[in-house]
Amino acid sequence: MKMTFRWYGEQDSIPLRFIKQIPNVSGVVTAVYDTPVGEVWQEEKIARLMRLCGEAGLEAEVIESVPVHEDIKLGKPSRDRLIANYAQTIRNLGKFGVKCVCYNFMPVFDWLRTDLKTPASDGSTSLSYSHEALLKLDPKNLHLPGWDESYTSEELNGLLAEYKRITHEKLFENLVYFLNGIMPACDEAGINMAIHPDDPPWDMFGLPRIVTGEQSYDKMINAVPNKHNGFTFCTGSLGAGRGNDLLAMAKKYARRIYFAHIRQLKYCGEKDFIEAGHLTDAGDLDIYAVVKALIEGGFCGYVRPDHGRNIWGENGKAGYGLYDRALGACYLNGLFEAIEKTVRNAGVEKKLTEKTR
Ligand code: DNO
Repeated sequence: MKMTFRWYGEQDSIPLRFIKQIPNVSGVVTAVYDTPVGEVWQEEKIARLMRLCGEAGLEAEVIESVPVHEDIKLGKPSRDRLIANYAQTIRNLGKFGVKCVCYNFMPVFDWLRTDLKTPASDGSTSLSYSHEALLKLDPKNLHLPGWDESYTSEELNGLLAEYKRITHEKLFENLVYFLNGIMPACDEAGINMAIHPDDPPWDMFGLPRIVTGEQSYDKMINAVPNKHNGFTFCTGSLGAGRGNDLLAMAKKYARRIYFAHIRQLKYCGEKDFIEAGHLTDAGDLDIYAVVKALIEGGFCGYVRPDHGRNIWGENGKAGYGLYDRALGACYLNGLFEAIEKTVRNAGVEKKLTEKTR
């Protein structure tokens, strides 16, 4: 695995040299943030990003995200032009050594939380989700600092109305159409697409969500078997769905998981949760067992610690402060090292026993 850390480009308050100081972090996960969704990422912009990372001694092999234009999700006639643009962005990224592109197919909204500063008894704060609070929210008045994009209220109204005719099946067809359109560019550029699960993994404001669990993974692979069609395995997003068996998914799809977002959460209701520190003991997901399942399944992709709490007085970008994510990286480094060595030694021992028989 390669340990990475998300960096929000030059406007991120965390300098690359701080990221470089986190043990074992070989690269950042970043993006070109000032190109409107749907337009081609120009080579000069990618080159600048790569130069900044390179100068800091960090790789930039993973992009999170190249956002997908809503017209593609809606299957509008303009989608062919937009898909061609997306494919060109992939080719351009390939020229600069990018190996993996994370994206999502959530209509209109990206990840959703209802509180960004839920206090814990130790004085830290974290993100949380309450379904009851969500139901009271007006989708036309939502802003989350972590989102890659936001809309004007007229655009939002228009989009919400257009999605009324989009069923889950139609949205899935549009995803397959999109993937088939970009796979040739991925083959050419050697780039793996890694879809991020819907967060949380259920419909929002009457909008369909289709990347919610194992069945979605099965459907996607059956529809587009190309090796470049794969997953971002986000433990927090998938784990919010109580019915998801993370260990089974990790094991089954380990070789198709090109990128893993690993974080912890604590359930506080059927659909409600609070994000927690990364340790297994800090929440309800067995992070140790997830890492073990990934390794045993043959995972060799990129990893990043996911949302952190605000600790030590930091007032970081929601979920993306420095300190707790750095602690998360260190914890995950320890898990990976220990489990990889155990699995490797077990393999060697097995071979030796076979030989001496
Ligand atoms: C939230 C992130 C998501 C993710 C996108 C990928 O913290 O995991 O915003 O970057 O959904 O496209």
